[in-house]
Parts: sequence; C-alpha cells; structure tokens
Amino acid sequence: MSGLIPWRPLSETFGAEADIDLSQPFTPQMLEAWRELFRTRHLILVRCGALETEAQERATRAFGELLVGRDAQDQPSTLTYVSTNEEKGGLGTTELAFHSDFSFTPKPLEGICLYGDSVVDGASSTKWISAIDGYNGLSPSLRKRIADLKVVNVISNIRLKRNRFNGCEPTLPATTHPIVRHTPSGEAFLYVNEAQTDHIVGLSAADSDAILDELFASLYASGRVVEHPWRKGDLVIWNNWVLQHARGEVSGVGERTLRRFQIGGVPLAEQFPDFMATMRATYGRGLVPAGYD
Ligand SMILES: O=C(O)CCC(=O)C(=O)O
Ligand SMILES: [Fe+2]
Repeated sequence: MSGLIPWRPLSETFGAEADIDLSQPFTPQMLEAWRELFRTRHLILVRCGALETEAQERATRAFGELLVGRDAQDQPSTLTYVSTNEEKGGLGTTELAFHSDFSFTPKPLEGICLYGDSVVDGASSTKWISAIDGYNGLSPSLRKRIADLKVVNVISNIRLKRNRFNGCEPTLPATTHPIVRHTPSGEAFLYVNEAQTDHIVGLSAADSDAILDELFASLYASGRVVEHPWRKGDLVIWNNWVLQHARGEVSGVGERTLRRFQIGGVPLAEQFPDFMATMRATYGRGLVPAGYD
C-alpha cells in the first residue's frame, strides 16, 4: 500500500511490513503516519539493517511512555534484551507458549519492540496471533455466553504451557480480567491466552475448561498465525493487548539476541511489591524480571 509510509500486509487482518527509514527523527507527518499504521495493523515490521539503539527507542516512544525494566546486570533501564546468552538478557532458550506480557497484572504492557541485534538469519522466529480475529471467529451464541464473564490470569511460571493457579504459590501474581475487551476504536478482542489463563470466574472447572478450549481453538486456529523468521537488523513492534506472541525452542539456533523496549504497563515491583521482595530475597538479582513475563 502506498501513502507516506509504503507497506504490505503480513496477513489479511494484521501486521504491516513498512518501508521507512527509522534512523532519522520523524517529521510531524511521518509520526502521524507511523502511529496510524500501528493503530490499524497492530504490528509493524521494518527491515532496518543497522539501527542505533536510540533510533529504536525513538520509534517505540512514538506510541507511549517506555517502561523501565531491569537489564542483565539488574540495573533499571528502558533497554533490555531477550537473549540465549544469559549475560546479555533473559528468557533463555525454552519455547514460549502464546502470551501477553503482564496479562496477570492489572496493567499489562501496551506494546513491545524487538530488534534483531545478533541473530543467525532465518534460524529462529517469533509468532503472533490477533485476539480480534480470535473473537471474530466465535459463534454468536458463544460471544453471548462470554460477554460478561471474567478470567483469572496467572504468572507464566512455566513458559511453554498452560500455567494453573493450583501449581503456583498463593502469593504469586494473578489478576482478574474481563474475557472480552475493546480497542479504543471499539473492536472486541479476547483477553485469554494459552500460557497465562487459569479459569473463568464463577464456573465449575469442567465448564470453564470447555469454554476456554473453544476460545483457544479460535485464537490459535491454523491460518491465523503470523510467523516472522528473524534476520539481523529486523525491527518488529506490536500491540501487546490485541496480539499475543509465542516462539519455538531456540536452542541450537546460534546466538539470538533481540534488543527490547516496552511501552506502557507498570513495573512488576510496583504492582506486586511483596511478591518481588520475597522473590528477590530468595533468588537474588535479576531472576524475576528477566524470567517472569
Ligand atoms: O523471543 C521471542 O521471540 C519472544 C520473546 C518474548 O516473549 C518477549 O519479548 O516478550
Ligand atoms: Fe513475551
């Protein structure tokens, strides 16, 4: 598609590969076009080649305040890394099931930006689905059934599969969210995901699981997934409410280090101070912010 920022769709409903030079500050018109593309497509991929960290930060900040996380040395920083090399960053090599960062807190991240800093071209990927598509794929009767229901989302203690409340310490963070949420422009989307959703409030375990199975089937239907194989210099930025992300195992893919900025949200240490204090006293530096997303 043409316009100020030429782009092509990554799927019918979401994702745009955009042709834009992010190394330069935005003109006011470009900033508006960049924001509009993000608002309508929810995910933007730019094949940047070499890009300064400051330029990635600027491109991300266009969509809101950046969250101050913890770097690999446990220092506060807006810049963090996802890396197979634990001296550089977090998340190791395990598969990550579909999730939305901080969905188990009252203030999930609004967006995430990753940049291929040190990757073997084509050796690993990240996957996304749209929770708007997931909602639109439901039958009218199921939409009606879930309209006023809520779920409890729990921390992703185990990263590659469903986390259950009964497998967690009672002190671990968990938060109740409506199943159906809406974007600022009024589109309904599902706020349940396969890694972090435990149960629907007020239903028997069997009824809850039966509905969640149907929601997951719609969310993760084959054909709805956008997968991006990383190349060095790729930048991807996405809406963490409307899209969920996942990855396969990344052992044996060589070094995989992605530079990361986070939009919005509130640090876990502020949302769950007791939990963080206990975890820090037990495990020491850095373990919680890096691992628990
Ligand atoms: O490593 C990836 O592909 C995704 C990592 C992730 O879950 C994140 O950055 O929030
Ligand atoms: Fe994540």
